[in-house]
Amino acid sequence: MITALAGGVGAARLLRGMVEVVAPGDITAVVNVGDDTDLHGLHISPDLDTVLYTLADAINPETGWGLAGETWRVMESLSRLGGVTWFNLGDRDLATHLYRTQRLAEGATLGAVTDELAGRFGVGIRLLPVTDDPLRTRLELDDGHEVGFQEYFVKLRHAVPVTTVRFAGAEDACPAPGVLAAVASAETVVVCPSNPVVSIGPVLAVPGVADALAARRADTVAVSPIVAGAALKGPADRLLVEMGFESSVVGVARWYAPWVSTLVVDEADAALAPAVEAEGVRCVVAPTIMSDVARAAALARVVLDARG
Ligand code: FO1
Repeated sequence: MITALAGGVGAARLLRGMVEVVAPGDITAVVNVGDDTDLHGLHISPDLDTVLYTLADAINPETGWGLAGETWRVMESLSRLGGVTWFNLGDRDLATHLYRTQRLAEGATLGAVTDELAGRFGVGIRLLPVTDDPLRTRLELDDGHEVGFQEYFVKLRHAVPVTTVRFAGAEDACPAPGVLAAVASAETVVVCPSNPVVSIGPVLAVPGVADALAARRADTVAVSPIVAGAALKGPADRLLVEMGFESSVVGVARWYAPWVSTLVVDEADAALAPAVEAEGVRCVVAPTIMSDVARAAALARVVLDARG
């Protein structure tokens, strides 16, 4: 059994590779919900949907989110009405949000709805939200006002300095059913190449999860989302620096050291392997750029062989 902590695009790609190497039924993904947002009266769970769509081979390959072959008639009509259109919701993607919102209104938990959606999309791995409770990543900008994750990431294009990140609701949140058991019983725990601050951070912030991970440190392997000092996509590099860590595989090792015993870094960072190991984290060097499923599968093999 493999348990993977997952955020959005990078995690989805690694998981898509992993199902080529491990039976999907042997994989549990514990997915970040701090990116979730309420818009147009809909509950939208971007990281859950990105993992779901990617594993269903239905992801929009250009953007890494939303559905392939999407149409945008609703957004075009909404724009003519002067509605909120900075967060692009395709016509088919909207069905997912309508379904999820309706089921939540009927009293289903986020985990139950995720299970139903995974079944409908034919996704064989077990997808778990880290919590069924409200959890929202909030970022305080250096002009003093605080925004939600999607406002930061999409509306502001994350082109603004951040002073603090907090996970609203974390202190009252409980791990979703199955999460702690999945961490405790896994042969290997994988921290996917997601943003350490705003994708893996919220997962660790749910009470009980960080301790459960620390107890499995010897069997936990992370893949660095930073390659040659930069994030492949998104603001992971800047956020690490803004949180006082260096934007490098050494900064990632330092961030993850309490929970992770092995860090897989790209060949571009081979020279930094000794500095990673100086953080008390074993370093494995391998190609980590997942430009297609075959490369993602190769990386998944490295991760699963990397356990100390
Ligand atoms: N990311 C964008 O940069 N622009 C968008 O308009 C956008 C819409 C969107 C709709 C549904 C969804 O599931 C994800 C969406 N994303 C969009 C990605 C989203 O911001 C994710 O949170 C990021 O990929 C980070 O995980």
